[in-house]
Amino acid sequence: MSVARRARENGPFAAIGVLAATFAVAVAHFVASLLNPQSSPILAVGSAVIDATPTPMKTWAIRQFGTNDKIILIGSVFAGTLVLAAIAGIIARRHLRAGLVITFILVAIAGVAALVRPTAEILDVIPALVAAVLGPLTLWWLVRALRALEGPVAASDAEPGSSRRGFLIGSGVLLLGGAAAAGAGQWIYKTRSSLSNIVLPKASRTLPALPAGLEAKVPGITPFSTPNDKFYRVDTKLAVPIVDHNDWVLTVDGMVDKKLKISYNDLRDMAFEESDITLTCVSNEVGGRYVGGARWLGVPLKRILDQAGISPDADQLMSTDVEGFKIGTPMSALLDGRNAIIAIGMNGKVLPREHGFPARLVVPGLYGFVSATKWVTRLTATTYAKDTSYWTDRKWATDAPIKIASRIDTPKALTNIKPGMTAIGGVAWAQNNGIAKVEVRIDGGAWTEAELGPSGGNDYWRQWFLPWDAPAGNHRLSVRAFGNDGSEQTAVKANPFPAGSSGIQEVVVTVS
Ligand SMILES: Nc1nc2c(c(=O)[nH]1)N[C@H]1C(S)=C(S)[C@@H](COP(=O)(O)O)O[C@H]1N2
Ligand SMILES: [Mo]
Repeated sequence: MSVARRARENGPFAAIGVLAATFAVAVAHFVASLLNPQSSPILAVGSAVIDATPTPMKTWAIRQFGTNDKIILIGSVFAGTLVLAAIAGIIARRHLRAGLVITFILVAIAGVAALVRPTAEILDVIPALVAAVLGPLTLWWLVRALRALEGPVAASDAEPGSSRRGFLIGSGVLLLGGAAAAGAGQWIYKTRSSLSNIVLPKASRTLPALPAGLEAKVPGITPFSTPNDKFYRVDTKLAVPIVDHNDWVLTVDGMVDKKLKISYNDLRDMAFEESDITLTCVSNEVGGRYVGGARWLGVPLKRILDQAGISPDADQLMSTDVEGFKIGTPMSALLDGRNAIIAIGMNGKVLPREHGFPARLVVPGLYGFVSATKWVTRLTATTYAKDTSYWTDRKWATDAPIKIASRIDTPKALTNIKPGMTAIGGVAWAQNNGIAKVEVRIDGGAWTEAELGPSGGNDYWRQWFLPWDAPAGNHRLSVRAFGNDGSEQTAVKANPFPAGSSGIQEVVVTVS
């Protein structure tokens, strides 16, 4: 049989395989949006893939795709599903039962993925069950309708158009129905996500407004305060968890004198403080974008820990999120007097869902993966000998202080700028200590001290700039930072794994 002929014969069956799977997944997605978005089949498979991905591959993916890694992952899972669904359709042309079984297995995998999540509830299997019934059923109907068109009956039919019309109308209905279900699912998810009816409590300790940053003066420099929707996001979730603050409880347990249960309203009744803290991800490369500064509204974590009475033998605080994801923080860092908080507000707004609503931890000076638990529901005093967490199970460091760092924002690497007066500028951070000095080097010459922007406190990053009369040619720009405690940014290169990157950024620009 010629390739063209085979394609002509198999093409429609591949298409109905895809149609059946898409329709089933779309309706399942809709059902999941009503129950638990994480149980949507594609997302459940994606999450299982994330958790099973070896660390080097994950690091590679974050480096390659940045925050887009999730979109690419979901896209790949979806594309893989479609290919298998097409194959199931082609097989169903001759072996209907085999095709149906493949479709069923495909959907069953998603069901299992939804159920093996640490906090899975029995209801989470419903979207997969819906897909498991709809997928094979839809395929069965489509295969029979299509076979009827191919067969001798249709050819000799007095009204050959009628079964064709029925098939086309049926397919159209499935296509539209699928699109409507997926759209409605997204809409419900969005609506359920809205936080517009929650009002933040007043802070008992407020901070003066941050001074105007250098961004008004130095074009291209990172703003002093990062807006919530521009704040980097790093976590393992494919769908942002929707936590109902009315049901939410923070449990404090483990090696404590007194176990605590704190509701959202209990928490809101506590005395809140504003804090300017810069958050950084361990995956940030030298010169990278996984860092941001915000004004958090929170309660000192120590106040809650003291209330529970932490055993002196506990050296780790294990925090668990709403889905069972665990982060371990050195207890010493939480009791040494630094401003570790449990935050419910970010830049004057209710903590966005992406950043951990209803509450998250923020610990100045520790990378997010060992400290900044979002959607936190449980704080357990324990020991490193007894308990391990998500990232340390993947061989990342257990204790990871943020390394002093600086970044050039402008001019941008590998761009072309005009000769004459301009500014080299960027940000630098040394959480806990604060930035004392930033130096810039041009073409390997002497290090020159840059001018610092206003201070936002020692836990906050600092902008800097150096006026530069840029001469024509190619130029190499470097930056390094010094902390108030005498620390100095090292030139020694380190990769993000396992405890954070180090080294000196070098930017090459062309002036012409
Ligand atoms: N529940 C939960 N909290 C989490 C993570 C996560 O995967 N799950 N990632 C951590 C990491 S690695 C970082 S860098 C910060 C990022 O916080 P952001 O997304 O608000 O910027 O959150 C931390 N908290
Ligand atoms: Mo991170």
